[in-house]
Amino acid sequence: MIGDLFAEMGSPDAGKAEVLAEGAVVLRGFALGDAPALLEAVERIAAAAPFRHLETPGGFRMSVAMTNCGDVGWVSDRRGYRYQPLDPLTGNPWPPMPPLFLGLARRAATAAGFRDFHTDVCLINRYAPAARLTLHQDKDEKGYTDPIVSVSLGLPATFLFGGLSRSDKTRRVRLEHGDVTVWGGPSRLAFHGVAPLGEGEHPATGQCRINLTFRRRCRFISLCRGLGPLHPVRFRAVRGERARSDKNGRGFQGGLRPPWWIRNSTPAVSETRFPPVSTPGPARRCGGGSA
Ligand code: MD3
Ligand code: FE
Repeated sequence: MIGDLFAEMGSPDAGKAEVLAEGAVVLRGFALGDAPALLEAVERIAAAAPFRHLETPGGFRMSVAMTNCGDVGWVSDRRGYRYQPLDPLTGNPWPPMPPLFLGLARRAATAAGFRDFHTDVCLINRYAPAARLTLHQDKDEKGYTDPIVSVSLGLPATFLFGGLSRSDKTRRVRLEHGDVTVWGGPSRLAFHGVAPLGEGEHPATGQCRINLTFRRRCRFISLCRGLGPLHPVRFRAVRGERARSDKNGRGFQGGLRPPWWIRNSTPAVSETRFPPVSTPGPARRCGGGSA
């Protein structure tokens, strides 16, 4: 019966956990049951903080459209990449993280062997056909002891998973609607990207793919929550941490190995099946913000 449901949704391996590398786990179909509510929440978020194509520091327009929710949001412009508490498009704080997001991210991290995951920012990526993400590392967070949890919704994508140097060989991994990936331990700083999205139509999203990445940006929860986005203490805390990471405010540069305390935090994951959850929902379209 459960097999039938998954077969219908197009992810033959749903319910399986696949270990790609130390600390890198794909939970097939883990978010299938939550997908309709997740997409509804994305629409609500995009109504307040529209999807937009950010400019890279080099002056290129990103093909992926982005928005955020949580205490801060990831942005890019001519001045660089960073997290900031206000949406530069609206001047408002980013919409709050829905409780559903927090719960899903934590359950997924736990299923992958990372206990007590706390996330304070969710970057939401929207891919139309041909949109892609070139090989990169996620290094704008503060410290890399926390994993990143990612949820794929809508059209399938080919994810590229490399090593700790840009030139390392990449593996291609198909990510489908409802798949959740967890990237921690030694895989936290791996180079990765997304191949140009293929054409298609998905019942849940229409002609696009939505990806949620849950990250931890602030190290000290008390300084990052509940003080309001403009509280001076909060700014000082954020700046202070930046100053401590390195000159560029980015942490580990250029494919260095992660420190020992990350290398030692290997999650215990087997090929176990996790209990899948229910019900496909109503069809939705890509929307909100610029095409
Ligand atoms: C592997 N997003 O937003 S999610 C990103 O599908 C990003 O939109 C992709 O890369 C997407 O930065 C990939 C999977 C992912 C996220 C973070 C990682 C894989 C990762 C960090 C380290 C290693
Ligand atoms: Fe990334």
